[in-house]
Parts: sequence; structure tokens; C-alpha cells
Amino acid sequence: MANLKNLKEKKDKARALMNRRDVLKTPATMAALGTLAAAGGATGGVLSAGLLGTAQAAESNKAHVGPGELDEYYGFWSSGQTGELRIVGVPSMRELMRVPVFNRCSATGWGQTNESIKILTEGLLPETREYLASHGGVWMNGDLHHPHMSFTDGTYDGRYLFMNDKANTRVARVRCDVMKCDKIIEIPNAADIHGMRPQKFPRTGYIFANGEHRIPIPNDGKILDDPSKYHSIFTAIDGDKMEVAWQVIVDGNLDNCDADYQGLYAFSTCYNGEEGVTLEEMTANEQDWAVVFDVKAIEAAVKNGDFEEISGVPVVDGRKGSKYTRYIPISNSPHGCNTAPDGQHVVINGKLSPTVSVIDVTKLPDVFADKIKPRGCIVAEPELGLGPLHTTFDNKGNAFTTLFLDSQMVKWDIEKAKQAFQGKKVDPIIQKVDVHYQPGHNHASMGETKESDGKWLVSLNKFSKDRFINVGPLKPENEQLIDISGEKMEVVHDGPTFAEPHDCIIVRTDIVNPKTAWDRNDPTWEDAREQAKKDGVDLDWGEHVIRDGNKVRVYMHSVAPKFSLEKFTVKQGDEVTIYVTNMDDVDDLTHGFCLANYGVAMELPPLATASVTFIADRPGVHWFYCQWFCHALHMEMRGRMMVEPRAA
Ligand code: RUQ
Ligand code: CUA
Repeated sequence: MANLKNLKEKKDKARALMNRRDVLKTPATMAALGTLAAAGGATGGVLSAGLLGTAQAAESNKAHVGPGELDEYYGFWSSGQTGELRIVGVPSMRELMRVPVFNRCSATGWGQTNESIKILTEGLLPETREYLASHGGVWMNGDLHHPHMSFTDGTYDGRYLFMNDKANTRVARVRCDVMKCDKIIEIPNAADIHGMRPQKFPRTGYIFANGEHRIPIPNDGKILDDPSKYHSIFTAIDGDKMEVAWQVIVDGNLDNCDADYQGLYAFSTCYNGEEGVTLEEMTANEQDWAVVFDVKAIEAAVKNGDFEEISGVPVVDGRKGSKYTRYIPISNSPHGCNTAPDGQHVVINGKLSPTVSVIDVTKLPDVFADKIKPRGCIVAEPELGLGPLHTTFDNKGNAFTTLFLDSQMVKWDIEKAKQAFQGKKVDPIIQKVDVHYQPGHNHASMGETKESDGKWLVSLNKFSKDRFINVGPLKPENEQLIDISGEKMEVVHDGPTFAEPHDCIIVRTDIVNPKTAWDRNDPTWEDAREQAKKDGVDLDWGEHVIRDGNKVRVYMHSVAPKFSLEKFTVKQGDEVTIYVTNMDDVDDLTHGFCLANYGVAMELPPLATASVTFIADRPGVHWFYCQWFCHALHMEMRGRMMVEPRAA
């Protein structure tokens, strides 16, 4: 098409004229947030060169953690559309581990072992299970945005990590003692869980989860093209039981959320107050809102029966006019929602507005009592730059906000922003630093807890562009480490990463204490333990083949460099379950079980049991081997499965 060609020529010319940094601003801006220029004003302001970052990196090595040295913080990273949780050392930014959650994993067998399939399916809604029965049994993808740790009294307690799946409307829990996922639930009545935060006080408690997209409730096909009947749902999950406690139906949609430090309120942003379904409709108004949930009043409503039960859970009506919620007008399509460690301020990030709006939680009782207007709780609204998405905090009253369009991190003073809001001539902005490029989330060390310590800040950037050698059209993204211990922010490290460095938290190492071997009584393989009991075999030291009609159960253990069974025989067409227990309790001595040409593979960390079930439909000799390099005789750690052909 002629238009496209013209556009390309124009773009090429424009590119040649602009420096590297400006090139980035225009196309990325257009692709990712096309409407902003219109809504937020110019693309302008700012900055000279891409050289800045390089100079900064060279001048500091505070982030250097030498060979054999250990990090001061655990970083718990989401991976966006990869669907896993990642553990990163901070400040080294070394990737330490990947924890499969919403994805399938070739190495560990997540999504294939019986133990993982149980976790992946037991919390699904019946209709989803039915759908998956003809689609492989488990979801193959997930979109993990927000990992957050459980809290006690306003700070991390090292028990669990919780995380959302935007793709298939789930919330998962990872046990911090073994760093494995133990529960996944699908949220009824909601579409696509996005914002998610744990209750900070008195403890977690609830996990608050936003259903982002509006859908008919129930979504049974009776309402299709009448978006006025679509709704979003805010969900409180009981984090101990991993069950939905209650839900609240709201106007508009729900984006990000956070909780206060008093255990009274939760907050969500809404970027579609228009309740539109097209881009034009969704961005028509200058203001959307943040909705505040009165947690105690909602609990009372559930107790007193002021709810409707839908899909087996109590749903409270929190639409405009409800006594359980308040809608606070905010400019414009606000995104991030972040409670400050001072326990008083909540920052709502304007996205399409260059401002952030600061809610003072001490004014919320008056808002709910209708003594002041909803916007009466706003105590500051500094203009920070273009595309404010998320904010984090140090321990000195400063906030750090990402500017997606400006590709910057801005440090600002909350108190000064309040003074400016009252008309004083003070500039709350302390410093802006370039990040590379288009930052989404940021997170400071312990920044979402009352123990925020102001040492490190991570900027999670959606584009890396020219920061690394070219690896083809799909580029890595870039997470940058910023030293915030001094007055000035200083970028000290670039870390390329595969899709997507969506969000992270940074937790002091003394809070997290994982084991080095599993406990043999762990509930993860409860089913295997029970089956072994029924079969009259010892799960720990198994070396048995039990035939039960056309079902065959094979029990074996591994001690380096041997499996307890050198061979076993089944018949073609048998349903075979193999239970393997790693009886090595040596730190780091993981084995694996891979059955070649059967697509079967799983991890066997110290003192764990894992099992897999498959149909032995390929006759012949099939080697199984240890797939984790464990010993000088690792190659020899193998055995055979004989599959006798079916009689012709
Ligand atoms: S939201 S980039 Cu999915 Cu966390 Cu703001
Ligand atoms: Cu056991 Cu390799």
C-alpha cells in the first residue's frame, strides 16, 4: 500500500535526523500508548543523550558481587508471559532459579508429573476442567505479572509468595520453604486477574485480586454485545486456605491494587471509567478513578447476608452509590497503585496524565462518612513527567516513579509534593535519571513494606533496543539496577532478560530460609504415599513393580549413581505410573528421571518423590536415564523399560 511506503520513508528520514534516544521515544510511544500524545500533551521535554547510562555504569561497582560471594537480597521476579517465577540475587542481578508456576517446564516436569498436574487442576472451575479435558488437561500458558510475599504486621514474613495469572484468571501460591508452587486457584466471576497484592496488616490474610476485563456475570453466553451489562470483580482470597473469601462487583474496570498498613482499606485503579470496549471509548474521558474498598464493612456485609451468591461465592455490590466503596476521580486512566511505607500515603500513577495523585488514608473515614468529597482525600498531585506507571519508596520520605514515555525514573519528595499541592512554591522533584527504555514497574529494596531500606532500586524496562548485541528481531528486555543509597540515583547495572521483567520484589535474605532437602513427609506427594501403602510397598526404598489389571505401578529410588531398578517390563497398552524417590540427602544432589522417546522427564531433588503416568504404547526397549548431572558415573545412571508388544 502506498500509504505504508510513504510512512516508512517518512520514518526513515525522521530517524536519520534524530539521535538514538529520541528515535526510541517516537515509535515505542506510538506502538505502546498511541493515545497519550493527545491526552497528555507533547512528546517533548527532556534530555540529551544515550551516552549517560554508559558513563554511569562505568563509574560504580557497588553492585559487583564477586565469585563465591553471596547477595544481600532475594529478588522475586515475575516473567510475564513466560508464566514462571524467577529468583534473582540482588545486587548481583544473577538469575538464581526459575520456579515453574503457570507454564510447562521441560526440566522439572511441571505440568507432567502427577504431583504438579494435581496442583495445576484441583483449583480450576468445573467448566474450565471440562474445556481442558479435550485440550491437554492443563493450561499450557500463563501471564505472571505480580509476585508478592505474605506479610505479618506490615512486613514480609517469609512464608509464601503469591502471584497472578492474567491469561487464565488464576492466583498461585509458592511455598518459600522449598520454593515450589503448592496451590493454584481459578477465580470465578472474574476475567483475567491483573493487579494483586497481599493484605499487609495484621497479616496475610487476604490476597486482593483485580479482575481486569469486564464481562457479563455469569458469563454464560446470554449477554454478548451489551457492554452496559459487563462488570469487573474485585476478589479477596483467603491466603491460608487458597479459597475465595468474597468478591465485590464494581463499575469500570480494575487495573492495579494495593492494601493499607492498617488492615482497613484496599485500593484499585480503573483505566476505563467510560466502560467502553474499543480504544477510543476507553480513553474518551479526562478522568477515571481509584476505587477504595472498606474491608471491614464488606466483611460485615458478607456476615449479614447483604450479598448475592454467584458461582458459589458471596458477591457484594460495590458499584457507585454503594456504602462499601468510594470512587475517587483521578486523571487519567491511572495504572499503578502503591502504598508508601509511612503507612499514610497511597500513590495512584496517572499513566495518561503526567501526574500522580496521593491519597491520605487518614482522610478515608471522612470520605466514607460523606463528610468530605471523595477527592478530599487527595493531598498531593505532583506533575512528574510523561507516562507515570508505578511508584516505589525509600525510608526517607522519597518516592520513585517510572515514566514510561520519558524513559526515566523520577525521585520526588512526598512532603514537598503535599506542600506544593497547598500552593507553596516548592519543587518536589529531586532528580530524574534515564533508564533504557520504557520502564513499567520499579521496586526498591523492601519498598512495599514498613521496613523499606532505601538501598537498591530496580527499573524493569520493556525495551532494550541498542543496549546489547543484536539477537534478532525479538530483543531481550532490560532490568536496570539503581543505587539509591545516596542523594542521587545512580544506574549501576544492565540485565537483559527474556519475556518479561514485569514486576519484582526485593527481600532481605534473613527473611527467607529455604531448606536444602525435602522432608520425606511433605504433603506434595501424599497421593504417592497412600498408593504405596495400598500396594504394600516402601515408597522411600521402592524397587517394586505392581500389576493391577492393565495398570502397572513401578516404584524405584535413586542413590547416586544408580536407580534401584535396572529394568522392568510392561505390556504394550498398559497404563504405567512410575514413582521415583531420591534418597540422596546431600546438599545439591538432584537426580532426574527421563524416559527417552516417551516424552517423560522430571526433577528429583534431595529426598523428594515424583511420579508420572503414561500409556506404554510403543513396544521395544526404552532407556530411562538420570537427567541431572549428579556424579562421575552420571552417564551410567540408567535402566531399561521393556514394552512387550501386544499379541497380534
Ligand atoms: S501492570 S507495567 Cu501488569 Cu504490573 Cu504495570
Ligand atoms: Cu543421577 Cu545424574
